[in-house]
Amino acid sequence: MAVLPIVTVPDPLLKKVSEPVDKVDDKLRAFLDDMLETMYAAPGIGLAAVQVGHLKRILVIDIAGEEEDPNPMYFINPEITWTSEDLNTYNEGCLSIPEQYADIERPKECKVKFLDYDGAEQEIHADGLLATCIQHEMDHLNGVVFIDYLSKIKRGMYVRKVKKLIREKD
Ligand code: GNR
Ligand code: NI
Repeated sequence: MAVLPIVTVPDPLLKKVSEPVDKVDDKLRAFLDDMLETMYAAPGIGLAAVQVGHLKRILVIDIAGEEEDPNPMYFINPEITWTSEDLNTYNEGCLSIPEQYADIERPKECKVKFLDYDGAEQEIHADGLLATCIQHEMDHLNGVVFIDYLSKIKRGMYVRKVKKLIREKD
């Protein structure tokens, strides 16, 4: 198991569309374990493979609170099959845009079809924070980050703040 470095804006990798996975095998499962460890270490509630430099359609999510038992979820080749007309606003953050937050409106509920850790096909109906997180992560697979929904001016401000943060960290 390993904690992997996280890619941050404005890295051009974050704008790329990720490729489907063709086989759920032990090698892929070892990568899923590393993604989960990286997400917990950050800490975050979701992580897309592109955020650790792999352009593959893979997500890990765990929205369990600190007091709850861990509840890791693995999504391979996820597809959103339905979204509600009702919308919901969450103050979103992103490990690739560290320490920056913005209110983002998205469908309140969604259904998502995917392969699980064992390569079995699943479909779930998500609501609340899980639905928001799934949609945020799906965006990563399509080269989109939450600041892309903001004005060009605000997006520029966020990117500048992240660059400064990273400069000061080194
Ligand atoms: O840790 C995260 N928190 C979060 C909060 C609100 C909406 C989405 C998220 S996902 C984010 C981790 C991340 O960057 N995933 O891509
Ligand atoms: Ni993110």
